[in-house]
Amino acid sequence: MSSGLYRSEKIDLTEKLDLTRVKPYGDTLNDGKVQISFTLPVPDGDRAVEAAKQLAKKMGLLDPLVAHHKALDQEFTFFVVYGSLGHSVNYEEIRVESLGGEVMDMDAVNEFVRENIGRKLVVLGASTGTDAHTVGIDAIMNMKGFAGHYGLERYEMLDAYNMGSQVTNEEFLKKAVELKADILLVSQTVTQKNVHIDNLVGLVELLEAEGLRDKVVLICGGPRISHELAKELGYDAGFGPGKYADDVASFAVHEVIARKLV
Ligand code: B12
Repeated sequence: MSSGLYRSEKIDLTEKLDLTRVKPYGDTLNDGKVQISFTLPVPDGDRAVEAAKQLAKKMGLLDPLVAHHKALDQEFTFFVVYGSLGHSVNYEEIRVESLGGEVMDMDAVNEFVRENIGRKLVVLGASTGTDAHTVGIDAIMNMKGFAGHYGLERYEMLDAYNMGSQVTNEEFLKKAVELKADILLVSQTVTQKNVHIDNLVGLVELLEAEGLRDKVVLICGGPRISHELAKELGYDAGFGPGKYADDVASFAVHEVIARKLV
């Protein structure tokens, strides 16, 4: 019998995980199955579907299937495409700059500061430049917290100030000096035309010009910020999605001690 069902039952279950050739996992090991979505600036229709399929092939998808297409208006169409990825990566060779270290909860951070520093640390945060997004910095700082993690404003041994959004680097620096801030937190959400890079680098340059860069713990965060990028731009650490106040506080208080800032 050679029905489609019979063929799919003959999947090679003896296939072993080879970390030098890692591929996405769909139904079976190494099937490479992925789902992607994108919008094309063309009207919906057969030609649009073919265009989406050809693009998927150029992205390295084998046997792409346009599972969903919908006109967004008369000129734009949204697609969901399934397919198998032909490429793999060598996981054994991958090295990343990442933050290790123990993550302490709020009480442990307070205790750590009380014992090792003996005074409250001043934390200043903002979403800087033209960026109007506040939810990220609020998630880290707000008293009520986010996703079950209390924000830094609730930490007894931290004096936390949140300036909100659209704060210029100059205003941020001025406030940092006025408050004698120990820890600076910068949020960047918009990354169009690399505005976040210019803005983040601009702050480092200002701090350096004022002779303050070495006197503070400088941290940035946002949906497209990685620790690696942050280090590259002259920050001490960077935090992206899935990171909370306790991750940031744990890093910052250890960094204050390690760099003998107090
Ligand atoms: C809500 C929202 C808005 C709201 C913001 C309201 C507010 N008060 O913040 C409004 C409607 C105002 C808005 C406006 C715009 N938005 Co908007 N917005 C969003 C949306 C839907 C959610 C963002 C959010 O709140 N996420 C939730 C938070 C909790 O997640 P987070 O920011 O990643 O934060 C976490 C981590 O990253 C980290 N973190 C974040 N900051 C920091 C800082 C530090 C120091 C640390 C340690 C950690 C940290 O911790 C957080 C918790 O884990 C996203 C799309 C999406 N679904 O993500 C688009 C999105 C971010 N917006 C986008 C855009 C383009 C805009 C506009 C430019 C649109 C326009 N053309 O006008 C304007 C911005 C104008 C401006 N001058 O900035 C784009 C950004 C694209 C890009 N990469 O550049 C997105 C991705 C939508 C999209 N797909 O196009 N937006």
